[in-house]
Amino acid sequence: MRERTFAIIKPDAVADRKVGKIIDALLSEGFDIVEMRQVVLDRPSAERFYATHAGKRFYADLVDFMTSGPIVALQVEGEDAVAHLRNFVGTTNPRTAARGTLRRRFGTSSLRNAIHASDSPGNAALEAAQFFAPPK
Ligand code: FUP
Repeated sequence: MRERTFAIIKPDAVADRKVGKIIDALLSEGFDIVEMRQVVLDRPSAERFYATHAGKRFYADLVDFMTSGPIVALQVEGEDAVAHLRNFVGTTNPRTAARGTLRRRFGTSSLRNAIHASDSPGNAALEAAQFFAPPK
């Protein structure tokens, strides 16, 4: 089933000038980029985006990191795009992520792991609404 998901290229990868390589990897994997926007998150936006993690030990570092520089928000489409992109992104810790995954290739720690991908179609729609107008 063709579906849409949402991703963020995080500040580490943008600062390391990896945006082009990550976009190329997504396109080579068969995903279509349907919207893309580079922004700097303010603290309230980052806190809202990761509200489910409020109170966790890494939350303050996560908000600091996500507001530390530009990010690139992406709307991505493809066959089973939510699950496919989660698999292609890899597990949270890049060091133990499977070979070939984006986090293994471009991430450096569980915090600085290069890319976010939504974990369900519902969350994809909610997260995308923070950055993009709703689909017509
Ligand atoms: P993921 O679904 O892999 O993006 O991971 P989570 O939703 O569990 O975590 C979201 C973000 O919180 C991670 F991408 C980075 C940060 N985090 C940490 O910094 N340390 C951890 O141990 C877990 C998550």
